[in-house]
Amino acid sequence: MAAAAVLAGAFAGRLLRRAGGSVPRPLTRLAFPAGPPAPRRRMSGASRVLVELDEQAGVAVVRLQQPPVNGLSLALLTELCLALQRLEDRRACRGLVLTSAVPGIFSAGLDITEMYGRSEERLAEFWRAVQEIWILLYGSRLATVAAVNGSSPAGGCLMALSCDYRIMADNPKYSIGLNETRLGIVAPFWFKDCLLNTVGHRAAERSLQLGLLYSPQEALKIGLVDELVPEEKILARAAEVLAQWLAVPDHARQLSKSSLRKQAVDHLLMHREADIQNFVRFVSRDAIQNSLQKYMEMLKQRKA
Ligand code: CO8
Repeated sequence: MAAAAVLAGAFAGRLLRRAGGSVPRPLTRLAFPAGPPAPRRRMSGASRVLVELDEQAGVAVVRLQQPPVNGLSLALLTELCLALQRLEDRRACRGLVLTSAVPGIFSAGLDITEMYGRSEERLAEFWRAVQEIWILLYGSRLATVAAVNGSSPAGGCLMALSCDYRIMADNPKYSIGLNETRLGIVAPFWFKDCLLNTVGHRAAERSLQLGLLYSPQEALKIGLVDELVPEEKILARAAEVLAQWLAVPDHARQLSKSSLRKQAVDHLLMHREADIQNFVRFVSRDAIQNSLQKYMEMLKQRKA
């Protein structure tokens, strides 16, 4: 127990050093106080990731904006990494809401075109960026809420799972889940760990093997999301939820988070290079290239 506490402390310490400071003092007031709206500063006007920081509340809203479906391309991942790292390093920021600026889509997951017809070097660079996003989000010192305002398959679901809390728009047209097996590919161990830590072993078994995509109601039932709200209320609700999380002293919340998540993050950190090699080897196989190409064709034909 003591060793675990030391480890958890070291992990949080690493996060905090990365954030460039010591343990932040707990705030005694809630974020999102009543009264006139706090000044908001647009930190990044980059085309793919919009970041708006409310310095008074200590909360940032990060919006993905890569139409048509927020496919996680290397370019989007790189911008998102930069944005998350900046927020992590910014002492005034204590929490974030991750959401989408593309109507009806949270994120379609990894941009499949990044996975076929690419050189091994490019595949490796892409996968390292996917790992980096997960390490940053899952291990973040910030309180994080995913406002899932649209469909969220595969890598999109992973991003939501990496947050501390998930609110989904209650629209039966939307779906969420790790559907990798449907594409003939396999969710890596850290996707699996992240799902397992959220929904438990039995639900993860069915979910991963069958590549299930859940409606919002089904996702709520298995604990894949924490609550459903009407779509137009999702950001307001995310703000309320963050205020609850930020009412807890930061250092205590962060140490508790790291004690629960450190093992999974360390697991990837320890096997990071092997995981990249596995991905490159697996995805480069002819059979997998064919599956991905067929899947893309199927997506395009659905429209016709
Ligand atoms: N990557 C690239 N392009 C995509 C993707 C994607 N993930 N998803 C959709 N698109 C394209 C479509 O082909 C279409 O292109 P075009 O306009 O040229 O025909 C365009 O985006 C719009 O798509 P839709 O018409 O399908 O848009 P809808 O609003 O009707 O539906 C959905 C949106 C629900 C997101 C739907 O597009 C969909 O289901 N997409 C596929 C999602 C998916 O299966 N993603 C899995 C990606 S793999 C992943 O994230 C984890 C991989 C782990 C790797 C492990 C290896 C070892």
